[in-house]
Amino acid sequence: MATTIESSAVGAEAHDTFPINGTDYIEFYVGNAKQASHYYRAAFGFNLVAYRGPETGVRDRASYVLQQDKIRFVLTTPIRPDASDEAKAIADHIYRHGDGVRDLALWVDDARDAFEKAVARGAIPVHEPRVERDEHGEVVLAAFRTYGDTIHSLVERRNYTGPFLPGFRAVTPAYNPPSVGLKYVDHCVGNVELGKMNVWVEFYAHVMGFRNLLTFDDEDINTEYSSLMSKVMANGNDRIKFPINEPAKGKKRSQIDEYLDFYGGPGVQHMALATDDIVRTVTELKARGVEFLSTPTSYYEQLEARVGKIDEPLDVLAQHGILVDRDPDGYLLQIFTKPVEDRPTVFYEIIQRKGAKSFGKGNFKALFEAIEREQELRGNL
Ligand code: TYF
Ligand code: FE
Repeated sequence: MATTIESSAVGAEAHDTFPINGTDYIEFYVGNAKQASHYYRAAFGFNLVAYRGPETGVRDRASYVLQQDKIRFVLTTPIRPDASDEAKAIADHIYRHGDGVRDLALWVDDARDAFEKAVARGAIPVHEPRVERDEHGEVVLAAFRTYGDTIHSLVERRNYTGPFLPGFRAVTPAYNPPSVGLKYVDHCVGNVELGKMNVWVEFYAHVMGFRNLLTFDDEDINTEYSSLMSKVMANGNDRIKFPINEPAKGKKRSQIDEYLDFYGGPGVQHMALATDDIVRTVTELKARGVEFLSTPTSYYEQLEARVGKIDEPLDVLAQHGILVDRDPDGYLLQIFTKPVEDRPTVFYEIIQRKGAKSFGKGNFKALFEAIEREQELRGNL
């Protein structure tokens, strides 16, 4: 068995349980949101646009909202973990997982309807739909659980014109470096335990009505040492793409096992952020100190034979270590950062799609060998 491309949903559901317009925001729980917000501005080119904390009447935590084109990150930290159950839960999340993704929030038309349908199909509620309003209008928010301690908030933005959500105050700091050209969230990948990939594939198929876009088994993804399996689940308009990975047996320890050990269970492994000029974006990110996995020069000797003619000069791609893959719809360029924290957990992919709808299967060997070189340096292979 190798890659399979599925055209229909798993099981009977062939369309979305509820419409989703895109990723609304990604919320991280972090140990120090003030410093993390500086990192995402300085290194990744986000702007700080909104804030909620003691100065706005929330006593126990602080949240910074960062934006770059359509991408919105929220960084939340507890400032008095004993002051409330919410703050304590955030502190516990950080204790268990380190800095990590808590919420992959989905922008929906009708949060009540979406929540009701998801829960009727087996989603576990985090909180019931609630209306929140301020002088900028109103929103409806609800949330249910996904893998590990990760949740999906449902965000219905009726007529809302504020900088983020009710309760957040617009901020215009003096320090807001220029964008690096990141445009939107292309996909968000979850790592789950051995034997659990299909459980979460079924969850997205049955609860959300997603379809299985692609499947990679352990023969597609098997370097000398580690192995994994992956299935990509997507909603009807393809704005939401959630690959789910599980470890597979290899000669040594899978990169997915390393993640699960250091994250303390399942969670978000990488987020792919799209650009329409990957050379410019990667040049900027590197100049600002973002570290990427390296690609051996031999990769570029075989590149043209594998993918044919492309617009970008190969020597420039080689200089940056940018990977290329082709599928029936076109080609894509991608590159992966090293983990962005001390734990070998969360990292980013920078991706530019030139027609291609796939995920870079032709790069798996080079990519996973690069990941394993890092795993080896950490003593975790
Ligand atoms: O999202 C993807 O499928 C690609 C490839 O641990 C990938 O970015 C798959 C698994 C993984 C790292 C990257
Ligand atoms: Fe990816």
